[in-house]
Amino acid sequence: MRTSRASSSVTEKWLLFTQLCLLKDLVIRCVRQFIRRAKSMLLSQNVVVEPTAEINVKSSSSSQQDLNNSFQIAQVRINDSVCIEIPVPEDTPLLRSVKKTCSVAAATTVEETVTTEFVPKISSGSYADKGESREYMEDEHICIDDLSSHLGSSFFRFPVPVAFYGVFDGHGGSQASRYIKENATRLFFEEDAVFRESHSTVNAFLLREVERSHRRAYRLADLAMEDESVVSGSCGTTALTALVIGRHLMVANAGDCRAVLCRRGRAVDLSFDHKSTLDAERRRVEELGGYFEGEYIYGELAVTRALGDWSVKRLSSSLSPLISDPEIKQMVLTEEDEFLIMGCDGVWDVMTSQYAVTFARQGLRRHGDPRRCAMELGREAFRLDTSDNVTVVVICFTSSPPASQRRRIQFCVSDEARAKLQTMLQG
Ligand SMILES: *[C@@H]1O[C@H](CO)[C@@H](O)[C@H](O)[C@H]1NC(C)=O
Ligand SMILES: *[C@@H]1O[C@H](CO)[C@@H](O)[C@H](O)[C@H]1NC(C)=O
Ligand SMILES: CC(=O)N[C@H]1CO[C@H](CO)[C@@H](O)[C@@H]1O
Repeated sequence: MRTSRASSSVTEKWLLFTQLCLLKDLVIRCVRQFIRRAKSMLLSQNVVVEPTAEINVKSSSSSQQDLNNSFQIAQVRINDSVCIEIPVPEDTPLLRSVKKTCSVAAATTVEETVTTEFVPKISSGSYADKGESREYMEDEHICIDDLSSHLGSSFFRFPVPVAFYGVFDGHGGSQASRYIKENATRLFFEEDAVFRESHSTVNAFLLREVERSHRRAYRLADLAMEDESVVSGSCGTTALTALVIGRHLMVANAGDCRAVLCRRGRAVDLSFDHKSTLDAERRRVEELGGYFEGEYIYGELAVTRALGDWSVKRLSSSLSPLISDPEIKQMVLTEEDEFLIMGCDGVWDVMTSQYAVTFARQGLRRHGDPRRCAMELGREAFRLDTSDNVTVVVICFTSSPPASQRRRIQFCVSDEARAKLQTMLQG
């Protein structure tokens, strides 16, 4: 008797419990659906600029000049068919006669991006670990927060602060990655006239020259490695570099390291992994007569761009499909751009760009220390069981920790949207 009553009360409790669980699920689902609907409604009230949108700033055309001498036109291109033109005051620095490309965050007003006077305050940290099971470290990296004091201000005379970072993931030994790390300042800065001359402003011409000089540095490093006495033919390295000139960021990449920008919490890839899985690279290789065995070019290498690896480059009698030319991306940093993560493939094998950005942002909000942040990211990669060596560089562009993300949505609500929301809540 007692037992049966006890068991029936247990059954009742169990039933009640499951009902409560179902109810909870239902409530959660309703709330989620509401949030989704509210979000899509709010977004439809605003111009949403795709992450790939470009801002082109052109000098005033003649008809505009007639209208008003002191205006030029900024053009926001979303894609071929959608294009908005807005006048920008002429005294906006850096925009004159420059064609600049930068990404715009979703739901950002255009003015905010165009007229900003943001100058980043740079700090950085790095972490490198070969992992437990591996014997040698083949990655190398370089972090120079202030190039002028590093190279000597009498030599290096840029009108704005310049910082330089690199991640070099070696394979077939560490000779190639060591070569480029040890010789980086010579290759990238000391030998090219553009960095020795004094400049009064950072303009489009100078930025183009810097880009040219970077391409040259990649080529020179690659050619130097052709000499077997410097770097063995079976050895090579990928190279990812980032140069911050005032508020200009230039990322160059050859290989499968990756640079990811955190824009108010959103991950923006600034480089592409040059591997067989990247359609454009696969096509490029095959057009030059190269082939893949599985994921490996000529069955030898997992990357389609690298410095060194001359034993592979010599396999083709004409132009080698394995190249050292970097892909280069230039942009203007704004207040929205919080930090940059540069990592070797050991990181990206086990986490997505967005995962890394969200993870790093949480850490930076807690302690604001890029060194600690890089270490935490590296350890997270090992926790997620990466089987490769891990190198992470974190570069912060502001001295204050990232702000809360919630503000974004509130920021976007137009009066109309608010009214709609209210009706929806009441009805
Ligand atoms: C460009 O974007 C608009 C709005 O997002 C879209 O309606 C249009 O189809 C797009 N056009 C192309 C060519 O992608
Ligand atoms: C740096 O470059 C010089 C000249 O090419 C070379 O002799 C030297 O070995 C390089 N350093 C390293 C660490 O490879
Ligand atoms: C010690 C170590 O982990 N070395 C590895 C680093 O990564 C390269 C490229 O994947 C491997 O070949 C090394 O064995």
